[in-house]
Amino acid sequence: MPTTSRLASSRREFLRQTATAAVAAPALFHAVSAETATGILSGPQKGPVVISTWPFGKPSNEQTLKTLREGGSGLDAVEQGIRLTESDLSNPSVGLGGIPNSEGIVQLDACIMTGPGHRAGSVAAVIGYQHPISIARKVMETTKHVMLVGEGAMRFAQEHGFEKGPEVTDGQREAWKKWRSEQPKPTVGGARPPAPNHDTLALLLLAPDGNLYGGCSTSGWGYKLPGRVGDSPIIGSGLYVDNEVGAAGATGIGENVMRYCASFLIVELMRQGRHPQEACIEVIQRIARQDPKGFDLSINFIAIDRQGRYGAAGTGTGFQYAVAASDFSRVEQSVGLTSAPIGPVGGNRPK
Ligand code: SD4
Repeated sequence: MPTTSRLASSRREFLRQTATAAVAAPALFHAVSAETATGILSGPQKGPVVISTWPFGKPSNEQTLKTLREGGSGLDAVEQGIRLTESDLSNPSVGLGGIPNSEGIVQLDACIMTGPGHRAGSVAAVIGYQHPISIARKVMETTKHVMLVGEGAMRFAQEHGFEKGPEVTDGQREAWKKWRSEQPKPTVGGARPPAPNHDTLALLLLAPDGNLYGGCSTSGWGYKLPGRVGDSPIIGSGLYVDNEVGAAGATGIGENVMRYCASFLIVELMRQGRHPQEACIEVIQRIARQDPKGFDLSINFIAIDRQGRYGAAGTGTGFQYAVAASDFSRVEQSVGLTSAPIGPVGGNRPK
């Protein structure tokens, strides 16, 4: 089937499913109506195109493009873009400025993936290192493994001389002390009710040569249990890149993403002909259909395909993402599948 008619037929199918979902779930926000969904589908763009989660992704996107302009590879560009946000200690959800775990220590998760060669590297529960994205890249490039966690990841980072930093910033330590003083006594295993906001930088790049790259970095769920790992460093959950098709990334409550291998699923739907935005919407609908929590999941996705078409969707309103190409750099508002507000600065509220 020619590409255009395949697209038209996949769109018809998407609209049919959307209409069915709207009948079955009248609470669905208008943003998934056929009219709105088709009205905002992006067209093809020549690379480079970079898309990332949240408004704080915008400077990272710009750094990614700058790195390319200066002759860096696609992988360098993704790494440098993400390092910029990791370096910002005022960011409470990426890098060492992040909200700590329930014991007051920041534990970082990150991964990186290349379309060419289908390679990936990942680290989780890393304490005291400024750039988990670079450690993840090193795992990919110098070991036979994909993922290192905790003690082993930190030993690896030390051996390779990665930059160290504080276990928690002064500001986050004070906020944690206050949070802890308000919590009931910990139960066995130190469990306390997890608290506030958390967001992640997932960044996807279609390079000028047509190859795809992606990375993801986060301090994870604020006041999480020590050792908790979210979706972000898990290949196929918080990030997936397939050079034949496209790439996808996630932000939100990782527990609601990793049980569904959501980024992998988005890429597979794009493989079947969905526009990236249709794929993001359809995956959220599918998860909500199966999940006991329905749409009450606080999950958001971004995606890009090989043609440079991109899109995003979230369970609630207010998810913003950043997009940049050679002639623009902006923040866009994603489709929200319910009218539930997501809060300022992303602000997912763990339940
Ligand atoms: C996690 N998905 O650790 C990450 C955090 C996040 O918006 O993205 N929050 O679950």
